[in-house]
Amino acid sequence: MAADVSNKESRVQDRALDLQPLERRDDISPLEFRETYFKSRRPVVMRSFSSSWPARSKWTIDFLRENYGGISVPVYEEAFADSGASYGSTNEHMPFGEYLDLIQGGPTLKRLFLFNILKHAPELTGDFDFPEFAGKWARKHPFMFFGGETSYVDAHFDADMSHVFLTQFEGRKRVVLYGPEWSNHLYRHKFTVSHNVDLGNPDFDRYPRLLEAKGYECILEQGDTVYMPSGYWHYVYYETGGFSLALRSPITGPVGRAHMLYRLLALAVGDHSLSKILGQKRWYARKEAMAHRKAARLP
Ligand SMILES: O=C(O)CCC(=O)C(=O)O
Repeated sequence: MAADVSNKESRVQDRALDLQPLERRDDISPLEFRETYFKSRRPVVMRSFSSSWPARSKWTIDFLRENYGGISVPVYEEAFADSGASYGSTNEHMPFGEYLDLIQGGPTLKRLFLFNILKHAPELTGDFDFPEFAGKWARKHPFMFFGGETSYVDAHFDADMSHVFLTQFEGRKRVVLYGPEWSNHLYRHKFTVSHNVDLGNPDFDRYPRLLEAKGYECILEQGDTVYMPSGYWHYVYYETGGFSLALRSPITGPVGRAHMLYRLLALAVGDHSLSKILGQKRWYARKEAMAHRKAARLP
């Protein structure tokens, strides 16, 4: 009997996400990146992507505080996946410098995201280069992401279906990636780009098909850039306070563009209207139930 219990316990403890270390390339030419990774939508961590940027050594928390500490910034506490709250809503604003003190001071869940520093500091444009295929919109919207130690970003993929290049400046974070082919195993909520699973502490009893999904993980440190191809799910955990810059290359071609349009409409029209009609909680529960039914039907 005792043996039976301990076997069961070890089986439970053995369960973990099936993640392999993401390939890391210290030196990769733009040509090799395009041919080997970008064209086949293969994620990779690169150090050379930002090696010529003045920002790489110039952009630190201290530099940002000294020069831009007075800007008022929106600060967010909740991860958005399981809150049922609408993404991007916050009531809290504080001076940028105060927020930077907070994330330097120790653990906090407070995050600042999709922060376009160029709106406040256009003079920083020359400090970094956009990826080769960045379009007009992407060139105007370099987004910065900040978080304190222990803060996290629930897994999602970007609704505009862009390819994302996320470069770390200060601090260290863990990034988990899954390709779009695993969306049903990840229990994606209909019309959305997210789910209710906590990849930082997955509940395999509730989400058993998660065990079959094959993903990647990497640790990003100062100077590292992770290439996240279009449609890739990403979960981010801040092991220390820090920040990064996300640059994007829009999806191209008629099929890609149609997919982007569908995703944006599904989110803005489908998800939001059903949330209004049924009420946020009921619609959330339905999405969750549908995700379970879909996962149960997987071969
Ligand atoms: O690093 C982060 O805080 C989140 C990054 C992210 O979600 C993105 O670049 O789309």
